[in-house]
Amino acid sequence: MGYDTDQMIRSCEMNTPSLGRLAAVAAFGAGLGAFGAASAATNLLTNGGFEQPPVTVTDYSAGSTAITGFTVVGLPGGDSTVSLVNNSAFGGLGVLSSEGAQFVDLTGNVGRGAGVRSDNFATQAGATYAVTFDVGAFFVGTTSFGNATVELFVNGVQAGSFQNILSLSTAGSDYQTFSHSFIGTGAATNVAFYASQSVTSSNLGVGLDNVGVTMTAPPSSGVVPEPATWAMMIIGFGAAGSSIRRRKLVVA
Ligand SMILES: [Ca+2]
Ligand SMILES: [Ca+2]
Repeated sequence: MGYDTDQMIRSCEMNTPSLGRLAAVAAFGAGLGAFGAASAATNLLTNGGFEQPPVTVTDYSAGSTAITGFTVVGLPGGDSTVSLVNNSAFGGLGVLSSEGAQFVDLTGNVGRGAGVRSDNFATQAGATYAVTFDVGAFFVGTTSFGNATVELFVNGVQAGSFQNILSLSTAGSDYQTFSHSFIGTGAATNVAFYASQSVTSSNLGVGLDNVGVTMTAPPSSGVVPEPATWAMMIIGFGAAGSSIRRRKLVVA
């Protein structure tokens, strides 16, 4: 995040939340986590919440694989440094993750065009997948950092541009969840998220957190039931038939 360090430290000192409030938030989060684990579809991404490695705030440049499950990348002609940010760094100024304790600021220190690309994950050609992610726009202390736009790429091809209009006028983090559906084209897929190079997107803070990819539908054609499935279906049809015959006998 790009701002004056001394001012940040002073503001942090003034605005540090009480420990009691933090504990309440943590307990609430833990409850949600347990619920989510029981009901959520399998996330094909590793570390989509950017909780690893634990940091306070650390910058990583293009080519770095220090963020578990991701490689830092940059669009041609753009910035190529991102920041991994913990709530402990600028939380007192309102800069927080949407999930867990950490998020990625795609603008790094200052700039547009840097991003993170996921490691390849296993996919099936023809299956449908949903990628979901939270885009953060920030009002930091007394300063608006403006709107935040993320460019999504699937296997290196641009798949969409997603803008979160900053809706805050006081210190805080405004996250908007976006979802994009795509069809698998092969056995391996990656997704990448960049700070937009559009001047309508902030060059000071574009948050990314809570990234997930799930399969939402299997391949739509060429699906043949397994032999065991056929056997179950035949047994089922037979049972239905004998049941119908029995009812007819009773009626007669
Ligand atoms: Ca997170
Ligand atoms: Ca918004």
